[in-house]
Amino acid sequence: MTNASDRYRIGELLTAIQNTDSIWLFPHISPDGDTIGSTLALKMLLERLKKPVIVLLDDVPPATLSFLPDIYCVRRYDEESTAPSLTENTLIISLDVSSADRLGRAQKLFERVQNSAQLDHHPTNPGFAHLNVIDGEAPASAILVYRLFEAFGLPIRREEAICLYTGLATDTGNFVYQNTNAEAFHMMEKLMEAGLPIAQYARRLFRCKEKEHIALLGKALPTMRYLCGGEIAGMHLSIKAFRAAGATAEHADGVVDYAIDASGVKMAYFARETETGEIKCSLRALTPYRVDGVAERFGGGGHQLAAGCTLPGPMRSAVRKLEAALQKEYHGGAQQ
Ligand SMILES: [Mn+2]
Repeated sequence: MTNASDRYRIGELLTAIQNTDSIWLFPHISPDGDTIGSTLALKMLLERLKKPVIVLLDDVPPATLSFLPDIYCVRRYDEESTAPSLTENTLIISLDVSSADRLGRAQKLFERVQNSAQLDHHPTNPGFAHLNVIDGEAPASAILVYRLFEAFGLPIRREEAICLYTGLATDTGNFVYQNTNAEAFHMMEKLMEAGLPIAQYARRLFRCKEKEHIALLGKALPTMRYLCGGEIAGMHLSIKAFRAAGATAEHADGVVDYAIDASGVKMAYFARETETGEIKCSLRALTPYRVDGVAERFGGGGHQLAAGCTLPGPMRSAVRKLEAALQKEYHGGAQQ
């Protein structure tokens, strides 16, 4: 059985860090700004404590985070080449990893070793490490790393501030999501005092778009369709459109926002054809509407307000099925 204190053992983590002579840090696969920002900030903290530390990931950081200080320190995890350097005293720590399978191939390492810890803020985290520091109320894992700086009495420096800001700003949607709280702004006060160049980094994180993304958007917007009196909106893109824009799947991130952000829209989708001819769909909703059930009906999943699923092609039939399911959910939701 676990209780709240078993899930938040920050005092024991401080001791474990002090007592170890080598630390390996693990962000999650399909990495985002919070997992990478938190990991790099913790790496910097540990270096100030003179602890040998490496960062390992069974994936590669997205190009959009290449501006982060020390991003080049993130090494590709590879069992054969890293395992020999693991000692009995090595402490392994995951950051922002909501479940062990989000470690990729490093999951096996966490199952095997005795000294594992984690910092995370997902309420659904099962507590897979030996030493868990999980706060489901925290808006980002970066906040937990910030609490470690406070606990060690280390004033935050500029590079650390950039990493912590990236984590917090990413997970709060630039301080507009529901999870944005007072502690987020307490931490921001410290980051600003540390010399965080906020305008420069806010621009990189939230305003700069790749030209391929703009080109895709130009092809997606003319496909916008409204249903149910303008309360459902959707867009789609064929693989041909991706090729013409010179774009890949990662350039499509954020396209769905233009559908859900249209005034009056309550539910939205963006459907894109993949190289293999399947149709990947991103779904969004505004409270009290929800799209998780629609995603699940097609074998996908996600959250109430943001979910995804994959349908067989061609596009025309996939869109027809998806729109029918969204309309059904819309009418069901309206009755409540
Ligand atoms: Mn996070």
